[in-house]
Amino acid sequence: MESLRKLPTVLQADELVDKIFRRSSKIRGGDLKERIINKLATISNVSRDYFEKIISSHPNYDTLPTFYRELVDLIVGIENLKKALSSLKWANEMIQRIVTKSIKEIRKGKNPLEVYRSACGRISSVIEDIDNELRFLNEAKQKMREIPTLRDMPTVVVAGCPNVGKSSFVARVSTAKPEIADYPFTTQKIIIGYTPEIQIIDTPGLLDRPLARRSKIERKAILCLKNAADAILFIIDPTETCGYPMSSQLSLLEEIKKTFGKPTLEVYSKADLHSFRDRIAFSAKNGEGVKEVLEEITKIAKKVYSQTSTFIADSGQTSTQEQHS
Ligand SMILES: Nc1nc2c(ncn2[C@@H]2O[C@H](COP(=O)(O)OP(=O)(O)OP(=O)(O)O)[C@@H](O)[C@H]2O)c(=O)[nH]1
Ligand SMILES: [Mg+2]
Repeated sequence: MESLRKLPTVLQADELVDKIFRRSSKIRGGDLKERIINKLATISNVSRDYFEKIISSHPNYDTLPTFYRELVDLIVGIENLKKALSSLKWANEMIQRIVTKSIKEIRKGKNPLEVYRSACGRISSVIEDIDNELRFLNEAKQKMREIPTLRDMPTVVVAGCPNVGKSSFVARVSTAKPEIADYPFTTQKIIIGYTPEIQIIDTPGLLDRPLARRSKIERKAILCLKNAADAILFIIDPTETCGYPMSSQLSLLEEIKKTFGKPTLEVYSKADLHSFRDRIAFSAKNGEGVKEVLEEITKIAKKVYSQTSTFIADSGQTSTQEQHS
């Protein structure tokens, strides 16, 4: 959903007032009456163009594919977005009305300068009134830059407790270069990498707790498991150096299997540090087992994908070679 990442910058009220009056202030020539009418018409055009540009840059949030809709809702809140956009629409209408009325008054013979001064005052108050919404939309634009674009291809979501080595695996096998560090919640955003055959999603770590108590960061992982995964790669760190006991990791695993009912491959990370081999074990450090895990999860994801083919990808997406029809 590239359009969500490329929303335009939104000016704050004082900057927008400057923008709207700057162009009209350059208008010279003609008699006073015509000049003032031209200035008002310019104010009306500049503000209409601006508001329409911002409003039309946003998609219809109600009809977005679930993955994106839920992610936008989590990151910025769809109701707030809608409210902010409709106050821009309101401001635009108000400004158009003020300008139309003022031009009529001038044509009827009222003092052009007086009418103009009063119109400018009212227009800048209208814009001041939506300062919070303008600021909110600009923050939303910044925040939505983290929203990735999914491709329509077999998709694996990597999940597990924090610090177990999810990002280390994703970095080892795919194009993604997530940050890796020895503390929990290093990964706070959804990160997508590619292998020649699959799309692999690195997610924030999950704690063993009910959904209602999950943080925003954890909810991003849940959203991927629910809406994007053909298969789940669940990583368990049996050394517990991640900081979470086996009991919580296994309880989280059960919860995920039960909640999403998706094919889930359970593997051990950090194989260089232990000798448990009752599940496939891999080491992102020395490479042991990495190929085996990747092959196994690729096989599962491809099988599920060929049977279901969910439509999560952006229908308007541009050329992705992997797109399947
Ligand atoms: N010895 C060893 N350490 C590893 C291995 N894989 C990851 N680590 C270490 O484990 C720590 C966590 O690794 P990450 O890949 O950031 O773990 P994560 O699961 O993505 O963590 P969050 O993003 O915080 O949930 C880092 O210090 C890694 O260097 C491994 O195979 N062997
Ligand atoms: Mg990580």
